[in-house]
Amino acid sequence: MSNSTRQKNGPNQTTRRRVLGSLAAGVSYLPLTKLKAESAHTDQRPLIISTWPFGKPANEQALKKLNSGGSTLDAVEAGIRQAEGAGLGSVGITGGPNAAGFVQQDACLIHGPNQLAGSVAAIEGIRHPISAARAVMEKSPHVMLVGSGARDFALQSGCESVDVTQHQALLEKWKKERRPQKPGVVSGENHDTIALLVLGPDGTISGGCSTSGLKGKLPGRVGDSPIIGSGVYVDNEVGAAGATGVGENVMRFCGSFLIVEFMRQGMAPALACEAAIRRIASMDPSKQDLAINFVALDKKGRFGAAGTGNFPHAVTYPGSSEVRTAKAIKL
Ligand code: SD4
Repeated sequence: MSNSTRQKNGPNQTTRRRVLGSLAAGVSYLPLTKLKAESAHTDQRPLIISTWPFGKPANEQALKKLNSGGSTLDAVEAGIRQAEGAGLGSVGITGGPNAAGFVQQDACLIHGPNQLAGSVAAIEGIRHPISAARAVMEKSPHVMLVGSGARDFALQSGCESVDVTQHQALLEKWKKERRPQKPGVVSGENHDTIALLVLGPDGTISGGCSTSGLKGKLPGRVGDSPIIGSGVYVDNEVGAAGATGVGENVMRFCGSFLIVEFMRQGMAPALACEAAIRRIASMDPSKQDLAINFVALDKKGRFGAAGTGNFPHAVTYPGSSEVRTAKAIKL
C-alpha cells in the first residue's frame, strides 16, 4: 500500500478491512449473516463456563479454589473433580458403562500460559481421571496415556483407585433400569461430559474435560473429550473452547481448536461455536443428527455456547452463578 493510500484510508479502516478479510477467509463458504448466536460479556474475573447444569457446582468449586489462591489449572482440576465425585450417573466412575458393562473414562486438561497438556483415555477404576491427566502432564514426558498404562501411571502418581469389580453390581442395576441406548446416540439420558474453562484474574486461561463417554460404546472406544483440540482447547492469547455430545462428530473436525481459531479471527465466542457447528455440518457427508454442543470464552471476558439442540451450560463469576440455555442452532 502506498503512503497516500494509507493516509486516505486511515489506520481504522485498514484494520477493519483486515479483520473482515480474515473473517471471510476463515469461514469462506459460510454465509456470515446466518450466524446469530449471541455472546455475553463480564468485566468480572475469574470467569468460569462449563457444560450442562451439573457444571454449576463444579464452577463454584473452581471459583473457591481460585479464591483460596489456586491457579486456573488448579481451578479446572478442582471443578472437574467435583463433577467426577458427585455420583452423577454420568461424569465420573458412577457414569455410564460401555457395551461390556465397564466404565471407561477419558479426561484431559490444558494450561494456557505454557501450553502444557495432559490426557488419559479408556482408563478404568480411577476415581478422578482429571487428576490422572494432570499427573501425565506434570510427572511424565508425555501428553497422553491410555488403558492399563494410564491406570498404572495414575496409581504410581497417587491417584485413588476404585474397585471396579464391586462397581459391576451397580452397573448391572443401572443397565436394567435404563432404556437401552444405541451406541453413538446422545439423548437426555446419556449426556456424560463436563468441559470446564477458566479465565483467571490475571488473564490466564486453562481448560479441562472429563467423561465416561457415550453409554454403550464399544470397549476401548475413545471419544473427543481427552483429545486436545477436540474435547477442549486453550490459547492463552485468544480464549478457550470445550465440547460435549457425540465425540465422533467433534474429533473428526478438531471442534474446539476450530472455535478458538474463529475467535482469533475476531468472532465472539457464541458466534465461533455456531460457525464451527455449521462448518462441521457442511462437511459431514452423512448429514446425520450431529448432537454436538460447545462452550467458549475469550480473553476479553466474552462467553457463550451453541449446540445442535437446546444447550444448558453453567456460567460463574463473582456475584453470579447460573445455568443459561443456548437455543438450538437450526441447520
Ligand atoms: C464422548 N463427547 O465420549 C463424549 C460424550 C458426551 O454428552 O459429551 N456426551 O463422545
